[in-house]
Amino acid sequence: MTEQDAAGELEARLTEQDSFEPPESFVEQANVSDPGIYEEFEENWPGAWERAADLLDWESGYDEVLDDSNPPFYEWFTGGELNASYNCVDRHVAEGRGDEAAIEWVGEPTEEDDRTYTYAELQTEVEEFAAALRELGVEEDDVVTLYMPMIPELPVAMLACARIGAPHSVVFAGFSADALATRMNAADSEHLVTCDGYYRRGDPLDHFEKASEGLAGVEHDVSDVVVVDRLGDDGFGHDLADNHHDYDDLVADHEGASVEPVTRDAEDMLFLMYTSGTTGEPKGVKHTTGGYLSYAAWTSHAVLDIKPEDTYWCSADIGWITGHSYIVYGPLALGTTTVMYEGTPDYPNEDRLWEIVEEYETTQLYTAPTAIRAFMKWGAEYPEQHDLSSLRLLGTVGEPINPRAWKWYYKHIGGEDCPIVDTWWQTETGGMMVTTLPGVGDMKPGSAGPALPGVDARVVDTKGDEVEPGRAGYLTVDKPWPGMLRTLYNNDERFVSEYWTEYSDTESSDAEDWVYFPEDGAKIDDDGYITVLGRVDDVINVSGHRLGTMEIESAIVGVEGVAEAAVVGGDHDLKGEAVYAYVLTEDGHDGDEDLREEIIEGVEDAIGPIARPEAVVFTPELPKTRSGKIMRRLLEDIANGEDLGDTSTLRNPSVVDDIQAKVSED
Ligand code: 6R9
Repeated sequence: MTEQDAAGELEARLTEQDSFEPPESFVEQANVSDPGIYEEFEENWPGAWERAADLLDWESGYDEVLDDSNPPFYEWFTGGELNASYNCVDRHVAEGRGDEAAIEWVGEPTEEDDRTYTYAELQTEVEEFAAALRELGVEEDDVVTLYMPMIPELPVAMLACARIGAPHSVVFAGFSADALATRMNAADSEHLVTCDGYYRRGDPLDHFEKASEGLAGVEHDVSDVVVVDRLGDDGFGHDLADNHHDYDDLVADHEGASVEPVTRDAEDMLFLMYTSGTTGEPKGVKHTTGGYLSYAAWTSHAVLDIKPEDTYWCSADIGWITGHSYIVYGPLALGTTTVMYEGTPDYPNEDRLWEIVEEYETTQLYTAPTAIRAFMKWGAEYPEQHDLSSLRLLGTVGEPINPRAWKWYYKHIGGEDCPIVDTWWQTETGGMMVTTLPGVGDMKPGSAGPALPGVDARVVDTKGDEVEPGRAGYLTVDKPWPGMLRTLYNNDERFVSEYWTEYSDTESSDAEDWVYFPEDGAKIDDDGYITVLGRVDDVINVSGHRLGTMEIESAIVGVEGVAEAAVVGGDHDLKGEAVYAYVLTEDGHDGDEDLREEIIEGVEDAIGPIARPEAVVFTPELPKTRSGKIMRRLLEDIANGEDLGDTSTLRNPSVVDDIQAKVSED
């Protein structure tokens, strides 16, 4: 057989294969390799969750693993006390590992020096900045907003907040000024840490201007703004106001400061993270110190197989939950080296990520299906230019991964030698929920896998009964877990109505009667492997980023000349889903190019470039049911060029032809 034939045969086998065993070499060294772990959690539930808590150092032990006396307001590790900054930093220094790298930071410009923070250096800077925050008047339980891109001062600021018991609220740097203002207002946050700018594809971006614009929209007094000088000579020369402080000056003023980590209750808030939901108002998801941190550490250990000597890389942005749990808290709690990269995967070339993997001898890579689809499109020649043999495990998160992309990742990045974990979870769950354990279970491309040990995920019908294998249904989680959100900030009522009404008996005080509903559709196979199909609410998933259609619609309706708008997700080869906006103008005529531009700008201003509509379709009417509800399903089908089926329930069936004609014109 020629070499080419052999390669062809290999390719064919890979295409057909629908189940993959974890490589033996991986299993032999895996943190978790005993299949008995599922049974252990089942038989000793919730007690087995002590395994997670045991990964942390507690100042005082907890009295109870789970207090479920007031569902759905569950409490975990009650009575326990700890500090997250101590657990992620100090204890590793105390163990004599101060000289080992905690963060390897890679800036976007290739000519710039990378920055390494050892655990000892990280501790010094965290203490100095914590001292500065205190001097600025930040008190325990004050919410500090961090509007920062992927620069090392972001994790430093998070850990400094955690050290003094001030919850942080990180706002993704790509979000707009309006989005910053909305989040600061909602959290009543009086403190902001931001920066002058950062690099994107070779150009310095002015971030400070956006932050300032956002501050103008904050309804209460903001007592202080800390500005990191990221750009140096490339900066925009902004003048700082009286209540603005330069980060480096502050840290220098507190050189050598020592700040004792404050004792936090397990249930005390560690941070807030705003995420999109069904209504226009973002939801302030509250995570706690004990439960969240245990869960982030446990899943990093069991699923990402992180060991202290690893150089682990998650290429997400810290502005999303994935970066919180799996760039900062999980990896640092385990004392490993976590890589942070400022730029995009295709700058200056499409091999940038592989260059970084090779240079740092990265042992794990955790990324999103959207990125993998882009790598596929660019071609295997880019990873082939580099030695990726240091990789031991690959992961994906954020959206469903199609089997073709999974296999490409497996072959071209993992060299058929690394298990892939396809991890389903959400901002609200704090950490991974459904995925294979890489040292235990077989992998099935396209299916995330079984629920993690101790996680009671099911696929049910509208009545809450489990569906037959292979049938589509709704994903539910029937038991609480340590990393779960505790409530929506200042809004217990919305917490219950958003997540706990569909399948719960809300009158009951018995935890058994309460079921968490994540708003995802799913199916399950005979082996209990779950395939997540996507959101069933008005949330669309663009490149793994969660966007609320209502938020986008309200931005569009805010543009002068627009009467009504409906936004749906249409299929997109690279992004998974893309934003389709159907717009009615006030005078009923089609809008011109200027209006189209204003609509696009309106969305970018209100949310950010990630929400930019792929298509704006002017239509004389929106398809509505007789009761006046917009038929979104129909608009989605139109966007996807699908057969529309029965449209007779519409009040205005003829509008469908008009819209279809418009879409195919575009
Ligand atoms: C971690 C994160 C959550 C939504 C979630 C679901 C989708 C995430 C997935 C996945 C299929 C996976 N999602 N992981 N869908 N397979 N492995 O992404 O949090 O930004 O809150 O988004 O993302 O629809 O409900 P978040």
